[in-house]
Amino acid sequence: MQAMRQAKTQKIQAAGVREKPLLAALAGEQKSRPPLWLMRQAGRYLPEYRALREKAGGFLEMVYNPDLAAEATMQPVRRFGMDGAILFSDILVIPQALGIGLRFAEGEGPVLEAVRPGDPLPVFEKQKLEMRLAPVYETVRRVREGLQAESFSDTALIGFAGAPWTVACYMAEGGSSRDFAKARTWAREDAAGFGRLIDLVTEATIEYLNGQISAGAEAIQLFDSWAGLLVPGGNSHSHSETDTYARWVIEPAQRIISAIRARFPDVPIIAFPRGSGELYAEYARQTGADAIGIDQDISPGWAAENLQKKTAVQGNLDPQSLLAGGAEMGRAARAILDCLGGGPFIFNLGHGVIKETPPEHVAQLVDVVRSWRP
Ligand code: 1CP
Repeated sequence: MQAMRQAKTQKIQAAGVREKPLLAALAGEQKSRPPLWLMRQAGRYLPEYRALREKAGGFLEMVYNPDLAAEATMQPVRRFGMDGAILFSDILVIPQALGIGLRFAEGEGPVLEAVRPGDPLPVFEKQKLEMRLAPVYETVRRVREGLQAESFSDTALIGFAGAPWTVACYMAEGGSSRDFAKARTWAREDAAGFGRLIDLVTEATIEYLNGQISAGAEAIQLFDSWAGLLVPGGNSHSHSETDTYARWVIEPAQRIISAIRARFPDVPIIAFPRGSGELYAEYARQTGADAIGIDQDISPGWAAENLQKKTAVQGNLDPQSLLAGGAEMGRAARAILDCLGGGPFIFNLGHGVIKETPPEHVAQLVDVVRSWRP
């Protein structure tokens, strides 16, 4: 508790010299306009990304090539002047660094060697992990240099990892799924065994984030894309269901956040437990993340009332609205800004950019956010 308070104080002191709008918002200060970046701002909706990926041959070839990965990170920054540059990598490099086979099949997403209940888990070997992730750290260094060299001195470099629950979902399933039934069944029927998988991923994730920060990441985002699968439906929450969310979503995030804070008290952490509904408030309270990323199902008014008084908020335009563009998108973006723009607030989507989105719509959105005034 004391360490946490001390960390907050240091952050506030450091905030006075924070020039980058994204870092200022994360420290609880709001400049005249909210900073902006978009989840999946690098990717297939950009023609320059498609060209780069063709050159690389495959997605993972790009991730492990620091020149190409740094280039992909810079593309949306150059085109739109984003306030955040998100490292070009993937949440699934962690299972791969632990020795689990991974490939991206054209048109069907990730394919992993599935881990089943009772299987021996990979052993955590720090040196092996560091060796396998070294190219990603090199990308971080190059992006920091690139931002400086190309005079994007206001843009902050965001590192990231998947949260253990979401990464374990892919590991148990062996790929993507609509409902990740295998992970949910495993967690329910063998909580001790599933807990060992979560612990392993948690430990590797802490190493990975420490490595990114040491290489120059200025903020971190933790993606728990499938947190919503553990949110009890309806209004008859049994105790055990609420406990499941606490155990697999909140606790690993607490451990990661406190480990990062202990080593890097000035590096802010954005947590995105997508689909958490009203449990967002509990998540924010218990993890103490510097900012909470909200998905499009959360009303900005609810977030202003229940989250923003204690923490910065990031979100939450519907990616479908960005896909559609036009006057309706402008209205939707301004409605979010009117509610949350007083700060501390970071404009973003409620989830990633959809690959059919015309880049012109992103340019339009950037104009809407930049020209908004409280
Ligand atoms: O070019 C291609 O074919 C690859 C498409 C792609 C891209 C551009 C994948 C495959 N990953 C990425 C990059 C990526 N992934 C970034 C950095 C770029 C940026 O944000 O601008 C980040 C932060 C991620 C994170 C990620 N990967 C998440 C969490 C965020 C989210 O979208 O919920 C998840 C779940 C993944 C897994 C993943 N990576 C790629 C695919 C197709 C998937 C599966 C998604 C699914 O299950 O629906």
